[in-house]
Amino acid sequence: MLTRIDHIGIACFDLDKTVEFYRATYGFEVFHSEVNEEQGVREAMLKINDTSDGGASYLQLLEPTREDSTVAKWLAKNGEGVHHIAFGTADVDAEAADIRGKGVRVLYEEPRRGSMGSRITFLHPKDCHGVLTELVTSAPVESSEH
Ligand code: MC0
Repeated sequence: MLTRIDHIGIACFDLDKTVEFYRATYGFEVFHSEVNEEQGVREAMLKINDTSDGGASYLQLLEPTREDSTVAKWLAKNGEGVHHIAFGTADVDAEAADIRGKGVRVLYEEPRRGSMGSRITFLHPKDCHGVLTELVTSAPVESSEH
């Protein structure tokens, strides 16, 4: 079962400037930041609200770390904006298998490491009416902003 919006991923050219926009305009603070070399992104997670299933909902600001990354490619084509939506689930393996069985392309054979130790996979945007869709099982987390 998909139980919440885990995050909305927003691609940007300059992470620090974008973080400052969200802080100054809305008052959202960085809860966590990290570099994910596998995905080719530097990211900041801004917590929007907690949820009852142990997860939370975030805005995820993404800056590419290399030109051949998926986010760099997307930015070059579209400019800044909403890059993907991520649904939270207690069991990403079961959800991915179920959705794959419905004929939607699941991009990873096995879930990979996502933000804050989560396990993630993606669904192809062309099978989801143009929306790159991520499935997330979050790990129990403490704030690790530094
Ligand atoms: C590409 N397309 C998108 C899209 N990216 N449509 C909607 N939203 C997006 N974000 C469309 C393109 O416009 C194109 O359509 C078609 O999909 C093929 O795209 P492409 O540019 O030729 O690129 P591909 O095929 O090499 O790759 C697309 C694909 C890739 C979705 C497979 O971006 C991918 O593997 N994404 C999953 C990983 C990812 O995005 N990681 C970054 C976030 P046309 O009509 O022109 O053919 S990492 C993250 O978020 C982690 C850290 C986390 O949450 O914890």
